[in-house]
Amino acid sequence: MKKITDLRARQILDSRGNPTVEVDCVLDDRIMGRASVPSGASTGTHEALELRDNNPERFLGRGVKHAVENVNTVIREKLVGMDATDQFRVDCALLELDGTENKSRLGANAMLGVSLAVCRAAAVGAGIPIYRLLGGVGTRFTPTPMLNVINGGAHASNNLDIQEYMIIPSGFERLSEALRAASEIFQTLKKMLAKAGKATTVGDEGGFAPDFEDNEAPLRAIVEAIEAAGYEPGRHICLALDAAASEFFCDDDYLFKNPVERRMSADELVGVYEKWLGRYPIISIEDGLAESDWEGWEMMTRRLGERVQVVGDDIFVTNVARLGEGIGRKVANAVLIKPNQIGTVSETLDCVKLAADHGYRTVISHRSSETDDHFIADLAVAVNSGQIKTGAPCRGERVAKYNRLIRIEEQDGLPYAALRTLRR
Ligand code: 2PG
Ligand code: MG
Repeated sequence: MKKITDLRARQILDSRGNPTVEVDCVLDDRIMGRASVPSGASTGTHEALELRDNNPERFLGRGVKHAVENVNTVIREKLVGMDATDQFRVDCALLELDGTENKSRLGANAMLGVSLAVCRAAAVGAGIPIYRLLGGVGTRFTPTPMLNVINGGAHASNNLDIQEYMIIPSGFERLSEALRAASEIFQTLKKMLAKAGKATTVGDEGGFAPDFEDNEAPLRAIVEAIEAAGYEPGRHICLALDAAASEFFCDDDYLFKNPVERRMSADELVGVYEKWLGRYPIISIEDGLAESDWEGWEMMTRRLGERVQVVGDDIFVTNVARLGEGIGRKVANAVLIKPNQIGTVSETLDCVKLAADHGYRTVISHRSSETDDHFIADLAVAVNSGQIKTGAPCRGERVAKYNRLIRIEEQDGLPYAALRTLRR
């Protein structure tokens, strides 16, 4: 038993410069676990509620003072004295105290900050890393990263409708070698973009964010960079997309603005993906259609599901009820896992388990606003997800996660998941 003796929250800044919640969980032998909470830009409508103060005079309304107060008052009162090693009971206490469907009373940001901090304190108290605490002896490998090297959509101010163009260093034996290749490709891409007269400043997730001729051009640029860096597309490096299609869903149609406005049905948009699948080594497509377009998703899964990983993010929002519906309707074959979409560690683990029980793969994911907290790296290892998406190999809050994985590989000698979990 490791008793919680104190909880202290504060407002810190995230990678977009907005406030977010940080929580310290103190145990009776002066052990402490600290955690902070990320935040999305292309958020799903059905995510648990992120409590913002909406006071225009402070942080332009984005303050999280109320969420912080909730931790320092009601949550603290309820949790002090509880056993930090009993994550499930702690999370149940949070859920009971909140009592709402979408965590709107306490705020999912307050709840997740506490849930993560308690978990980290329990690990520190036990003298083991978080991935061992959560994964025990079942931990098998380090995950394959999906690195977002070109940013568009809500994560950049360029003209790309597609939000994320990612590389997957799949053909390697070790995670550190996979990250070396990713870094070399990223730096090569930078030189090539600069040579083509394009800006090499980066977007919210650390990928380059210049304008492109159309939404397909980044795929060509990435393949060229892979080859120029000395790797073989499709063998060493595969590609992935997150279209974040809810963001360009408009009156039951999908609206591309680049290069010219083009309205498409779900059928036509999936046709565009099929065309790209024929031309590039894409093995994963996330949020290819909008969160509300369930019929479209059924059709897309039928058409693409045998060829690629079809990942649901906004449509499932790490929520077992929504994932359950998706499983029943044969929608997608993988789920993106973001702890802050649901608000507690236990519910996150429940969603991973439901996915695994039904043969759906999982991708553990960051948010577009992050902190240097690297909890998700441990989570990906703990649950044997085999995949993690946490931005480009660039910007401190992104590399914090990759560097954590490098240390885990070194400490534990875990093998690299590579394509074991990816190829169908
Ligand atoms: C996504 C995420 C992370 P955001 O859509 O998958 O890449 O973006 O955090 O803005 O929702
Ligand atoms: Mg997404």
